[in-house]
Amino acid sequence: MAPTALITGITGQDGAYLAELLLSKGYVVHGVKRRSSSFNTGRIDHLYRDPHDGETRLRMHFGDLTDATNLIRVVQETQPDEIYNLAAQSHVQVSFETPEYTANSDGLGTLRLLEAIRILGMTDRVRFYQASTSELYGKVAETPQRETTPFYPRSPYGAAKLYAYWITVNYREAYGLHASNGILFNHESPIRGETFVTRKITRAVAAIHTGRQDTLYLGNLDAVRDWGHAKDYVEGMWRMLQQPEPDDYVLATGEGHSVREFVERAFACVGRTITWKGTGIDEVGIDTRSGDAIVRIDPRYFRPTEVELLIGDASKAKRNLGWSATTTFAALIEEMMAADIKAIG
Ligand code: NDP
Ligand code: GDR
Repeated sequence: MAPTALITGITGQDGAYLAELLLSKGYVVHGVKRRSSSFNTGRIDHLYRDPHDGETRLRMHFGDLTDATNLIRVVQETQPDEIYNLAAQSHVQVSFETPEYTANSDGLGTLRLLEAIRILGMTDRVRFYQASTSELYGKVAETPQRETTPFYPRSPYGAAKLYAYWITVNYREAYGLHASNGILFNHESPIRGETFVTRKITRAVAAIHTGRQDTLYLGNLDAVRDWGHAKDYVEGMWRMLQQPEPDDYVLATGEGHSVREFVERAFACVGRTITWKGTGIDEVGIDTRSGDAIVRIDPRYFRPTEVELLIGDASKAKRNLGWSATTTFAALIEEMMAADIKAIG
């Protein structure tokens, strides 16, 4: 019998890559999607086949992490061997504006799914993956951050994910559930959400390069992140659930780069060199060829509390899962730039 997986957040970046990976491994994949007033399945449409046209291994169910009865029904109907809880209000800045909703979907939503497993008496047969995050480290106690580094979240998102992390650990310890946290550092791709900084930059650079936009407005250029490729990271999620014992793992590249550096490299992909002038909110990025200020600071993008530096140590994942990131920073930006230039036509 083909193994069965249930993915919440299947319409997001990671959900799409994970669905593709699991289908390629012969899984039957069930995905939870939210009802929306316009189509929200663009990232997985290429994987989907209308059931009227024959047997399909990808099946979709309406649902929401804020709706416990719905989650119980979906878990009962799909009888999954593996559940990947990727659904979340995943934008850190947005979480400052919607803290209660973020806590509800990201924190309590995880509890609801775990409770669904318990209520249905499935703790012995289901394996559970929780999408935990490097945002848990927040104001970092050490660099690089590893599984033993203390947490100090700096946003409503981080705080909600902290609850989700610990409730996952608790269900593992209390009920023997095979439940693992992947503490994933930033991972990107050509299908990254358009308002995360990497994709915002690559789309804007493509638009500026083709004369459709004049200026890219950003917030904190000095923030350092450990950026990998989402395709690598979903492989790591799957490997966690194939282990005999559940555990918590950092997935990261081990390399840190600033937002400023990301901007420079993205422009370099289209043959432009940026020099920086001014300081603070008056800093501008000048295109050396034209002399135009094509990058400016908009303080609206500053966060009430910022996470300045995240760099991960994935040596435990390497040791136990045989996992390591395969895409370099340069290759990631080139791939994203190529896709956004192609998309703009
Ligand atoms: P996305 O924002 O691209 O996708 C989030 C998914 O969750 C979407 O499918 C979204 O649906 C769905 N969703 C949001 N709220 C709800 C809800 N209340 N009920 C059901 N579904 C909901 O995130 P990513 O794919 O980038 O990330 C996947 C997970 O991993 C998230 O939990 C994120 O917090 C976490 N994470 C991500 C990292 C990254 O760098 N990408 C790093 C570490 C952790 P819709 O399409 O309708 O909006
Ligand atoms: P992050 O990703 O907060 O790390 O969360 P994001 O790309 O939003 O920000 C990264 C850094 O860039 C700075 N920044 C800007 N960010 C955005 N979005 N827009 C801007 O204009 C801008 N200018 C500067 C930010 O201040 C920040 O320091 C992502 C999400 O995927 C989470 O769900 C996940 O848990 C973490 O990564 C790991």
